[in-house]
This record gives sequence, structure tokens and C-alpha cells, in this order.
Amino acid sequence: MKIDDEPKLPESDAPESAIRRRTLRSFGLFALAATVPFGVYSWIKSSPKVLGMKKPLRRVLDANEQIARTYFSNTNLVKTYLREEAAKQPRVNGFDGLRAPLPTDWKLQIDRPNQEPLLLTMDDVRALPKQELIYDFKCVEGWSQIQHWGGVRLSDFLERYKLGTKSGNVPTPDSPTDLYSFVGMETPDKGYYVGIDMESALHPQTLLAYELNGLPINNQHGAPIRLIIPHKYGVKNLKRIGRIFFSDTRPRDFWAERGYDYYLGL
Ligand SMILES: Nc1nc2c(c(=O)[nH]1)N[C@H]1C(S)=C(S)[C@@H](COP(=O)(O)O)O[C@H]1N2
Ligand SMILES: [Mo]
Repeated sequence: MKIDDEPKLPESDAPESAIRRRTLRSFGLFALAATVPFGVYSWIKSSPKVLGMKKPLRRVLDANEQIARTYFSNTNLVKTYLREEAAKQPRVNGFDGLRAPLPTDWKLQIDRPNQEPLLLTMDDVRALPKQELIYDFKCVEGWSQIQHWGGVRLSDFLERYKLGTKSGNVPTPDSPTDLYSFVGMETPDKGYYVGIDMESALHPQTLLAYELNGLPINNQHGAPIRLIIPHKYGVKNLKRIGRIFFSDTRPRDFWAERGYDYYLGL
């Protein structure tokens, strides 16, 4: 993020040191962008996208964002930790879309082109191979914490239910233009919503998580299921998913509408 793109979250309760840390980190990224040697820059420009996706050029080219996107690839895994290193009492932050009780008839609704929405239960989700991820969860407000999540890979889920493609076929790197460019997610009450680029959605560490520290996720952390997307800041990790949909234009995004960078990659 550029310095003048600093996120504008209310930070009344963020400690002074956290604010300073965040500014320093932003400066660090900015300095990195400024010192990338020309050779590296042209390599970045000429390197093919992981999935070879053609995307409309962004109207406003944000150099830092481009660099973040390129450094990020499906072989670039976030650092993982041991179970013992995970926080015993994970921090809770953000209650938009969680204030009303979870609807008793909750189902995970997936919208598909030219078809009825798919309505899935947690048993449907749990039928897929379980993955665990212990990593340093980062919030833009300046804190981070090692957390232990369990769930299914979003990519496995999309593959199992043939989602994310216009054809209704399984997503494959061989037919990149068949993939939608974005995944949208929102809470059942639509009080919180995020848009995620498809590359990040398909990353092997991106999870539909239903466990935290080996137990079902509680309400505050986003029961029954939430997004864990370790290559992005906390704001993109939507809790309590109600609906998932796909689009070639950016789905609306709660914090992007409030002045954040849309991509928010790490
Ligand atoms: N539905 C919903 N999801 C959300 C938020 C929110 O307000 N509502 N806040 C986000 C932010 S800013 C962060 S840092 C993380 C915090 O997740 P946690 O409460 O499990 O620590 O959730 C993200 N997902
Ligand atoms: Mo956050």
C-alpha cells in the first residue's frame, strides 16, 4: 500500500505503538517497491500469470499492488507454525453481519450461471478433505496473531461442485478464460461482504474454515463457516458466509467502499 492509501479503519482503540508499526510496515513496502531493480521489474512485467488469466487492465495502475500480485503465486506459501505456537484465545475483531442470530435454516448458498442456486449443508462441506493451517493472521489495524484454522480448500470445494467457471466445468489452469475473475462472499444478512480475485481464491492455503483450534468455530469467529485467506489482511477473511457468487467485475466489498485498497494482499 502506498502511504497515501493508508486504510481508514476506525482506530480509536488501536494502541499508539500499533499505529506506528503499521505506518512503518507501509513505508517498508513502499521502499521495497522503489528499490526493485529494473531487471526484476521487467521480469515481473513479462512473467506469465500463474493461471494465464487475461484481465482487463486496471484503470488506475497501483505499482505496489502489481508487485504484490506478482510476488504472490500459487507456489508462494505463507509461513506456517506448530500447533503449540497458535494463540490459545484468538482475538476477535469485527461484528458486521454477525449481529443478528445465525438463521436457523442456514445453508451455504452458491449462485451459478443459468442454474438454480446450490444450497449446501455443513455436512456437504465436511465431506471434502480437511486441511489445517497455522499461520500469522494479520489485521490492518496493526496486530497479528498465530492462529490455527481447519476447513476445506476453497479450490477443492470449487472443483467438487464445478464452480467458478462460466461453462459449469471444473476450473482448470488449461482454460483460464473459462474462470470468472472474482469470487464474492457475503454474510446471510448482507451486513458484510468481500470480493476476492480468483487467483487468491484458488490458492492452496485459502480455506473455507469451520474449525479454530480443533473445535467448531464459534459465532464471534464466524460460525458455521468463514473464509481464511492468508495472503490477505483480516478484513477480507469474511466470517459467517451466507452466499458465494462469481463475477468478472469486482464484487462489492465492505471496506473497499470505505476507502481501503480493494486487493489488500500481503
Ligand atoms: N462478517 C464479518 N467478517 C469479518 C469482519 C466483520 O466485521 N464481519 N471483520 C474482519 C476483520 S477486520 C478481521 S481482522 C477479521 C477478524 O477475525 P476474528 O474475529 O476471527 O479474529 O475478521 C474479518 N471478517
Ligand atoms: Mo481487521
